Amino acid sequence: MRINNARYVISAVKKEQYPCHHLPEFAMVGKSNVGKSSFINSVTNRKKLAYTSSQPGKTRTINFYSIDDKFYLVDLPGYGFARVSGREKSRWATMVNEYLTLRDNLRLIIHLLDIRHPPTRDDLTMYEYITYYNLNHIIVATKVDKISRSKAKANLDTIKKHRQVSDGILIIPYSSQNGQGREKILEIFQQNYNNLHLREK
Ligand SMILES: Nc1nc2c(ncn2[C@@H]2O[C@H](COP(=O)(O)OP(=O)(O)O)[C@@H](O)[C@H]2O)c(=O)[nH]1
Ligand SMILES: [Mg+2]
Repeated sequence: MRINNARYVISAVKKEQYPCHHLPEFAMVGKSNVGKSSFINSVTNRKKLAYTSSQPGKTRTINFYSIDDKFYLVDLPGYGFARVSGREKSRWATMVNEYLTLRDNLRLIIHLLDIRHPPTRDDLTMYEYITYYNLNHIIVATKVDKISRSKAKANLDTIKKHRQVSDGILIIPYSSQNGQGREKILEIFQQNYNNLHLREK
């Protein structure tokens, strides 16, 4: 798959604000600062499509991006930002839960984990949620350019163990900095796009 034209469509905090269309959506989840916005910029080859920041916890909306009018990438607000109130946390949970459980267009969840660290408690909670609702997902291990190859391999093994990824769930090491993993991601987008068409027939 090639991406020629990516555009920001809308930001939503509740389902009434989601865009109305019949295209598949691939949604990103992960902790604040894991690299969700950078991932969107890098796969679409656009430097500033999604807002990226070194200040975590800034994205508090669900952001929809249309890709070649074929599918949508959806940037969900990040979790695990320590300095937010209980109220803010429950607002986050309501928003993300509503999208993940009610959005019919959702075809694939891309769960981003920082390859440099073992999964956090919040990462594991999100994983349990994804498997509980039996949602189609892959894992993207971000910032692979920041560690050595041997450390990356060891940390991927740790992720596999934590997540009991014996059931063929894909884990893709990724770098928004140098594009490692990008081709694989585009392949997966293509597959999920094709699957949808098969289902419709
Ligand atoms: N070296 C490197 N830095 C990254 C990568 N992905 C994200 N970052 C940096 O990590 C910080 C947070 O990224 P961002 O995309 O805003 O995270 P988000 O909160 O999950 O949307 C920014 O300073 C990015 O430049 C990556 O693959 N490699
Ligand atoms: Mg972001």
